[in-house]
Parts: sequence; C-alpha cells; structure tokens
Amino acid sequence: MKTALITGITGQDGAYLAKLLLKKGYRVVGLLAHRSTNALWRLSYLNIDTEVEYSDGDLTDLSSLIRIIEKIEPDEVYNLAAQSFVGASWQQPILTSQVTGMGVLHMLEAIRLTNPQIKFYQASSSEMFGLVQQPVQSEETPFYPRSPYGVAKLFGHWMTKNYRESYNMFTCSGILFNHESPLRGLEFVTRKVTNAVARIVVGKQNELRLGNIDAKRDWGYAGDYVEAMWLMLQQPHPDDYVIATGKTASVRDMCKIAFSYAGLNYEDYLVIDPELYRPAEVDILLGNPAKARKKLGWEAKTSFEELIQLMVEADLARMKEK
Ligand code: NAP
Ligand code: F7E
Repeated sequence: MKTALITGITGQDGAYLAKLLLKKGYRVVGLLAHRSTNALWRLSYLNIDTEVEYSDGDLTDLSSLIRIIEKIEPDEVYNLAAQSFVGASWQQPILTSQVTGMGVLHMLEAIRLTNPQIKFYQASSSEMFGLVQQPVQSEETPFYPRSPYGVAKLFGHWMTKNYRESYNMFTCSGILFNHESPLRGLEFVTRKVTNAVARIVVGKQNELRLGNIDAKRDWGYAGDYVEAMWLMLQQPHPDDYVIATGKTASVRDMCKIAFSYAGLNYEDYLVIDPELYRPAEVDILLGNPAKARKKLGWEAKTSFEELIQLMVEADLARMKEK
C-alpha cells in the first residue's frame, strides 16, 4: 500500500485528490494546519473525513514538515497548500509569499533532508502566465505574473524544477488552469455566482456585486484535474504539464449560464462594483493541454456548461437543506 501526504487537504483539490487516492487503495495522510472549526467540511461532503489520517503542521514551519515525513514515510507528496485567493494576495503579499512561495521550498527541503526518493507534486498555476505572452499558453510560454500570488507561485515552480535538476529528485509541476466544483470556496467568482443564484431563488439575496466581468478564463472541473496530478507522479520521468480544457469563457458568459439554469436573467441582478476590480488584472487565459493528452493520456471530461450546472444544482440543494 502506498502512502500519500497531501498538504491543503481541507481545500477543494485536497478533498477530491484524497477521494481519488483512497479509491486507488492509498493510505492518505493530510497536513492539517488548524485554522477553522469546520475545517473538514469538504471531506465530510465527500464522505471520506474518517478515512483520511491527519497530521498537524504548517507549510511555513519546516520542522513540522520534517517531523511528519519522518513519521508517516510517504511515497508521494502532493503540495496543494497555499494562500490561493489572488484578490487577497494584494492585501497579504508577505503572508502569500511565505506560504505560497517559500512553503514550497520548505517542503522540498523537508523531502531532500529526509528521503529524496519521495515523489513530489507542486500545484503551479496559470496565474504565472498573467499578462499573456502568447495567445494560447503551453509549457513553453514565457511567464509574466500579475499578482503577488502569481509571483509566489512562480518561485515555487522554479524551485520545483531546480530541485529536479540539482538533486535528481522526482519533482513535477502541474500548471493548472482554473478549476471549479461545488467544493470551491465562496470567494472565487464561479462559486460566488452559483451561490448567489441559489440565494436569489429562495429570496435571501436580491443583487450580485461583481468586479471585472469581461475577464476570461479556461475553466475546468476539479474532479477531472486531480486525476492529472496523480498521473504525473506515475510516469517514468518527472516533468511539468499544462492542465486545461483548451476553451475560454468570460465571467459574463458564466453568469448568463448560471442564472439561466434557474430561469433567471443575470442582468436583472448584477451590480458592477469598482471596489472588486483588482490592481492588475489577468484579462484572458487559454491553455493548450496537448502535452498532457499525449504523455499522460489526460483530457478534461466535463464541459463548462456541465460544470456550472453541477455547481448551481449543488448550491440549490444546499439552500433547500437549510
Ligand atoms: P484552496 O481550496 O484555497 O485550499 C488551500 C489549502 O491550503 C487549504 O486546505 C488551506 O487550509 C491550506 N493552507 C493555507 N495556508 C496553509 C499553511 N500555511 N500551511 C498548511 N496549509 C495551508 O485551494 P484549491 O483550489 O484546492 O487549490 C489547491 C492548490 O492548487 C493551491 O496551491 C492553489 O494555489 C493551486 N491552484 C488552484 C487552481 C484552481 O483553479 N483551483 C488553479 C491552479 C493552481 P485551511 O483550510 O486551513 O485554510
Ligand atoms: O477570479 C474576476 C476576477 O478569483 C476569476 C485561483 O484558484 O485560478 C484562481 O484565480 C476572474 C478574475 O479566480 C469578481 O477579476 C470579477 O479576473 O475566481 P477568481 P482567479 O483569480 O482566476 C487560478 C488559476 C489560481 O491559481 C488561483 O489560486 O473573475 N472577478 N468579479 C471576480 N473574482 C472574484 N473572486 N470575485 C468577484 O466578485
């Protein structure tokens, strides 16, 4: 039986990845940073909260990472923990750099010092492309991050590559484009919209305030994307891969679809709030997943429309349960 350590186990991807690895027969241990009282809600939603083991630690505390790795002896480490909300990275640039950037180095060092044979996955991001240097972004596209979050991710990305080249360690970076689900945090735009639709339907809300609705993203389903993380660590050689759908849509398109599932017109509820604009925006992202398709046999299975429907339905169901 293989053991996997997942950091960010309480986040969206941590929950879906844990479910996938448990299904594959792994022993799954989650790094638990203990920040909220209801930290395990996503794992409970997927009915796996009691199947995962937990170990207390924090990505900013190298000693906690070394202690955990020595104790649980993982075969694979999936580093998903981060301050992952781009908007907050302007409010907390130093914290974001410490967790999302330096945290990666802490984990790489913890592995190098304990057992450099451990395979390592780093959650890199399309935010590293930022002000895009090519209309379609692949593994070869130059980076130009536009937020403290994107800059921090780029540090982690290059460290992951550097440890592969310096120490011959099995380290992989997945450059994942936006991926969403019913387990997405409420601060991100897709879930903010689908949750608002459900609240409007039951009369708990009568407007939705958004920022730049002309921004475009390559949006996929998180359940599909965690498969790619696992596949990367099963290859004969470590490498970096873009994971995307190859399609892009605007926030406006997404609103239109989400409201229409509930028989509503988004224009009747939307209020543009200049306060929600970001100091520097990533206007458009569009990924080319050809390498992942060819080398990993991976492709996105869920369409954008299916994804938004799934999210609206889940939020409507939650609203009815209350
Ligand atoms: P998420 O839902 O925000 O989860 C982030 C996780 O990191 C949470 O479990 C959080 O724990 C944990 N965390 C934060 N600070 C920590 C610290 N100092 N020590 C240990 N754990 C800490 O993010 P996600 O959407 O699942 O994304 C997973 C990873 O992929 C992140 O690294 C993100 O930046 C990256 N990524 C995401 C996307 C996307 O579209 N979702 C795309 C590209 C890359 P608490 O619950 O206790 O706060
Ligand atoms: O914003 C615009 C906003 O916060 C998407 C993270 O998972 O994906 C995510 O980062 C777009 C932006 O995601 C609101 O300006 C308009 O253009 O949902 P988001 P993100 O910034 O793309 C990448 C790949 C990651 O790695 C990150 O961890 O939507 N937008 N109005 C808004 N966004 C938010 N959040 N809220 C609004 O009211």
